Amino acid sequence: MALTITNVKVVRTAPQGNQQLVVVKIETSDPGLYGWGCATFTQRAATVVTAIEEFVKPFVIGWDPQRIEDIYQAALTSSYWHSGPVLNNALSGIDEALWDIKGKLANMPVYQLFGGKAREAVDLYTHASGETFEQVADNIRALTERGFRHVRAQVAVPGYATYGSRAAGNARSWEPAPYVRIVPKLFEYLRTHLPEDIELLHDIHQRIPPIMAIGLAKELEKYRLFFLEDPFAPEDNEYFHILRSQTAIPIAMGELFVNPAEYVPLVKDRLIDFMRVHISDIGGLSIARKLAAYCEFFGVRTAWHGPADVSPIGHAANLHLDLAVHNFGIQECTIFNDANREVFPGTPEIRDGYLWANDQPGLGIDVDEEKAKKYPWPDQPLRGGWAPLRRADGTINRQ
Ligand code: GCO
Ligand code: MG
Repeated sequence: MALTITNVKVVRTAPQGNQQLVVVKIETSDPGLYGWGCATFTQRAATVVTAIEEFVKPFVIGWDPQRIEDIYQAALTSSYWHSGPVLNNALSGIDEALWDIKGKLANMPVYQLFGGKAREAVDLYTHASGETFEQVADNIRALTERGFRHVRAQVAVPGYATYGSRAAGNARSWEPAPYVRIVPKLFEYLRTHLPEDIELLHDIHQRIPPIMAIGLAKELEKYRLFFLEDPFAPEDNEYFHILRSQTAIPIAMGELFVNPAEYVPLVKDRLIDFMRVHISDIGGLSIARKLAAYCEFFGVRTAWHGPADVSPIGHAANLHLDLAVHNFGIQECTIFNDANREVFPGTPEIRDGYLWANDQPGLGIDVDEEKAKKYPWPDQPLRGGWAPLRRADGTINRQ
């Protein structure tokens, strides 16, 4: 009998506390055969659930789950207007679940389907922050003692709400100038006080005027960062030409991208060094695999987005691609808590600063649906959306 998709189930859970995870299960006409995919977009989580339940689910039921590319293209083009983080996450839930199923059918881990291991494990970076330079340095030392070789460093800006490190007092106001003044001092301190072989990273988080980001990038060049992340918002992509002509600091960009029109030109023109899209936000593993291959021809390495608002299934998807592509660069990691591991058996393991895959077929990760219910989404007034961030004069700022 032909194999078909019989059901699509959406699981909402929040084992990490405030992160509203959305994961998708595809069930098939073979009773034991199912797959899981990540569809997590925390600030609009319930909207993704609607997109899946109302549109994607009725669309894919009855299809042959083996036809991953065909289903992807058909579901993508089933709305004349497509792309965007909501629809892409809905597609990703399906696409990653189909790769999981494909692996189970082949009795192989997904990295085998992608060509097999190109490395044994995946080198990670994690985050250190603090209210003072000393605190940041201490936190970096503690992480290196746990085996991490790459650490992203962010420091609080006194009196302001700074991404990555909140100052005491819970400020909600943000000004770019004090941030841009403090960051080079942080790296001067870190390079003076830490061993030189620690790889340091920093995330601007697209919150400052483009010309200030260029100035900051130039100032930071001498501190030998592994990369500087998101200097601009995607809308300001053209500024990369100006940045690139002025500094050789390695640039990572991409967690906000949702459409090939945003990332294809940056690679072709060799304007970035690390492609760090959020895989579920561009549509899942199928498109990410193509993107990785395209980047390889231009000397651009991968650095997929890996924060806590990617589910453990999304982290497993990152890992399988990381293991198989030649141009792997680095992987951002989340140190998952016990509740996450309880809900998601098979969550990839971190050892010695590397992420390790198990050798189970598919993505090697499952969901305990009963345990998932123990961690419902929190009751938040903005349902995961962010409250406004304002400049001192009241102007809204990106965050
Ligand atoms: C990172 C990111 C995240 C984002 C978050 C938004 O580099 O890991 O910038 O921390 O801020 O994913 O929801
Ligand atoms: Mg970032």
